[in-house]
Amino acid sequence: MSSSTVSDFVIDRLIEWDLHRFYGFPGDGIGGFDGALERAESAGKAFRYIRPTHEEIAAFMACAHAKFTGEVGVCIATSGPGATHLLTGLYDAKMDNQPVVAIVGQQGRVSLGSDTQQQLDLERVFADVAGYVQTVTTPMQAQLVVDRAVRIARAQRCPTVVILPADIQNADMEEPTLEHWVSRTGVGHASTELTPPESELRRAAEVLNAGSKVAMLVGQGARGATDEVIAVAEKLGAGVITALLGKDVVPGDLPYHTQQVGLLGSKPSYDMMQDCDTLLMVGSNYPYAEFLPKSGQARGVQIDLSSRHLSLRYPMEVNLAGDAKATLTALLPLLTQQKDRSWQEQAIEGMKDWNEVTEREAMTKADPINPRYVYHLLNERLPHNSIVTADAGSTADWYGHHIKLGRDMRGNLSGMLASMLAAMPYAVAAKFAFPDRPVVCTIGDGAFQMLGMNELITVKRHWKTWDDPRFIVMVLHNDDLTQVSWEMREVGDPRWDTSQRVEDMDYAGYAELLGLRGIRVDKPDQVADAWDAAFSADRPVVLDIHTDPNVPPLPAHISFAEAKGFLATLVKGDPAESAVIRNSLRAVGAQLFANARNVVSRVTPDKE
Ligand SMILES: Cc1ncc(C[n+]2csc(CCOP(=O)(O)OP(=O)(O)O)c2C)c(N)n1
Ligand SMILES: [Mg+2]
Repeated sequence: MSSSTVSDFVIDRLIEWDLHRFYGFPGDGIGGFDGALERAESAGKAFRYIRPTHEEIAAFMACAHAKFTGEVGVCIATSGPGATHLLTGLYDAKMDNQPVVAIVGQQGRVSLGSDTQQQLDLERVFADVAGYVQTVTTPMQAQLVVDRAVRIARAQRCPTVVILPADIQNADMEEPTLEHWVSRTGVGHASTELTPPESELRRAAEVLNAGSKVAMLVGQGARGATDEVIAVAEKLGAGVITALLGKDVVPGDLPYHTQQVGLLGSKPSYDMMQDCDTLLMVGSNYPYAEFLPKSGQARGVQIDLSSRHLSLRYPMEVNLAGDAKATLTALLPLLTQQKDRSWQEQAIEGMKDWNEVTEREAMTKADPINPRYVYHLLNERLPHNSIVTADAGSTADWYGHHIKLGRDMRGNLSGMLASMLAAMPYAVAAKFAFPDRPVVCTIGDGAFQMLGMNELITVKRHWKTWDDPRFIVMVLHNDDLTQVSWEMREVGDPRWDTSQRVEDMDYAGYAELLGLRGIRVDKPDQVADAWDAAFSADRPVVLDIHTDPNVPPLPAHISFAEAKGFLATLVKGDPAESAVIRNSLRAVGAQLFANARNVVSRVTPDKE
């Protein structure tokens, strides 16, 4: 491929790396590169450029593209403010180990270090977030920088940044020569299907075979290894817990898949972690100590492609650095068949109870609508190949508690960064990646007001190009930053209306304004029909569902005493004059005690 300018070359090289989806936003600092993109698009080159409404969205979309497709995500921004807007999305990629390449403009080379307009020290700006960041200072260097950025992003599963000064963007491309210091680089990823040595696998098998209560904790690192995870669980008689990002790695209908653990997890997962004698962690970096076994309680084996994650959250006896699928495949013949199924049976029985509890919780009355009910009905209706996203607020709790993803479904959210707003760019990027699949974005009203609403404008622009027009945004309309309101109460502070209130607005009306469908739902008996209408609509739909902010996202294992103390704090903390609390206290109390009764009956059935 002969390229005339450095920008032409960079585009051709990205395509040569098999990268065909670019999320970007223009500006004169990246103007030369944008000019080359225009030429490339006119020439019919194999890529699609999508311009969302904000660079932060572009970076989130690149991260989501990587998550949903397994490819390297690409985002593009101008110098200065465009570059800094990318940061949150790039941190999302860093924290969730996703390969993303950012192409960022810079002022001309002569300006570097001058603090001229929109000139930032971008190498310093991106130094923490990026696994590799480099300014292209001569045309001949472009090949090396692009190749390293793509290779490192994929090999080390991190964001990398290519900085293109404005004058370099339009400079004539120069092929690397055979001169001193010149590197000539090539395209192509190495396989990461690494297997640990036999001796390590044998040590791991010894530990696992000796266990009679094996808990598996499976994360997104096990993607692609679903069959192997199940085969190992069958051999060991294990129960399987998934981390939130690994929710769709193990089918929701596997009876001993107890879903998540922790604040948004299930009681059977909690019990499994409390009682297990062996912990097998696969591709997970689950961070919360209090939900993992006590030190010394369980013998640990961990499998992770990245050695830096090994023995990070729990002191493991055997650490296996390797690909989940390859390692589990090599481990399987070394495992002995566990005949006693009682441990696994316990998880199965626990899930039967838990399913009843979550259903009961979903059916509890609230004012006007219980958010759990919304998710319960969604779960019953999810089409077989759908993709679901959730956000950092209470939607993550309800997604964890009420959604079970079938084998051909996908689900995701901003995991380790837990950033608000990500649900929307994730959903839109999922739709661009799979235009033939129904996508459901579940997002809080606070997050939707952040930049989510703006992204609906991108949906307006593009939805007619999607094979399946079904794109549903379910806005959990509670006029509150609920998740944080509850966090305030949990530490004994009153809910602070000044910071917590989300200004009411007509989200359904806004959707209609954009030529999409908007459905307002403010009575429980409208929820089922609204989901059905959205899943059979001929265009994207916003479901504006008015839900109760005072349904508490209580953890599954909370005791009766804790629930009572919690309510006492709530009464003491929130000023009596607070209309929100006064009006909802009864409902909250009922909810808390209904919840607590369930918990007590689950923990100590003989005391009921
Ligand atoms: C970018 C960002 N800012 C702030 C937070 C802290 N935070 C976590 S959840 C939340 C409230 C979310 O409110 P909303 O989107 O309305 O969802 P709800 O909890 O009400 O369902 C806040 C402020 C965050 N996680 N990310
Ligand atoms: Mg809210």
